[in-house]
Amino acid sequence: MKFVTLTIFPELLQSFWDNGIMRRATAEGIIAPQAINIRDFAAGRHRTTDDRPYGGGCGMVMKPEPLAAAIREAQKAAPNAPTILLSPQGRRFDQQMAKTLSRYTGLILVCGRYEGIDERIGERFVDFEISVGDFVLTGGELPAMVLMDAVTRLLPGALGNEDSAGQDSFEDRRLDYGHYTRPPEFEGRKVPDVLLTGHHEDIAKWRRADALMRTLARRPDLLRQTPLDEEDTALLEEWRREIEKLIRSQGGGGPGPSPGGG
Ligand code: 4HQ
Repeated sequence: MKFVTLTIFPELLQSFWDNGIMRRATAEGIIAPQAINIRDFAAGRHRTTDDRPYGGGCGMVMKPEPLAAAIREAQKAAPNAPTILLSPQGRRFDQQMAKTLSRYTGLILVCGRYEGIDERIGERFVDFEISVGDFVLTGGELPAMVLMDAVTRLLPGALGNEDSAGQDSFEDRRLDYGHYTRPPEFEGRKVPDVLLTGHHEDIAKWRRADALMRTLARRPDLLRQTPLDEEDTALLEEWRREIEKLIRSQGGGGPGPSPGGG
C-alpha cells in the first residue's frame, strides 16, 4: 500500500511513520509512505500556499495551483490511487471504510490547513472526502494519520499475528471485551475467575457476554445497526429475566403507582 500524503508539514508525518507498527510495515514492504510538501510546488520568493478568501471573512484558504501540482505529482507516484481529502465536511470514517480503503494499492491523502482548500480542487481532483469526527482540527495531518493507522493494521502481515485484526472490536459491530494481565489482584481488584481457569470454551463465552454487555451499556447504537444472532439474543433474554427478577424482588416494576413517585 502506497501512502502519498500532501502537506505543508511533512515532519508531522515522519515521526508517525518512523515508529511502531508503521515502521515495521514499511521495513517489510507492506506499506510505502511518502510525504509531498505542497510548498515545493508554490511559486514566488515566498512560496505562498495560502491566500485571503474571496467574499471576505477571517482566515486563509489554500491556493489551488500548488495543490493541483502536488496532486499531479502524487498521481505519478501512485498511479491508481484515489485522492482523499480530509475534512469535517466528509463522510464519517469508520472500520468498514478502513476495510474498503485497505483494498487499494495506494492512497493519496490531501491535508489542508487554515480554513481549508479552494473548492475547485475538490471538484476536479478529489475522489473521496473523509472526516474523522465532528470536531474541528487545525489541519488534516492527524486525520490522515488516523486513516493510515487504521488501514495499515488491516493489511496482511502488518500486525505479525495474522488473526489479530479479525478479532477486533467493530469487526462484528461490538465493542471489545475487557482485557487483563498479571497480577491476578491489583489494588484489591481481581481478574474475573474464569480467565484464570484455562477453560477456553468458558473464556470465549465470558468474552462474548462481556463484549455484548459493554456494547449494550456504552454503545447501544451499534447493536441496532445489525440483527442480533441467536447467541446474543439468548444472552439478552437471560439478562432480561435477571433484571425482572431483581426489580420484582425490590417490589417495583408492576402495575400501579411507583413507590414514592409523583
Ligand atoms: N480539519 N476530519 C482540515 C478537520 C478534519 C476532521 C480541520 C481538516 C481543518 C483545514 N479533517 N481543515 N475533523 O477538522 O478530517
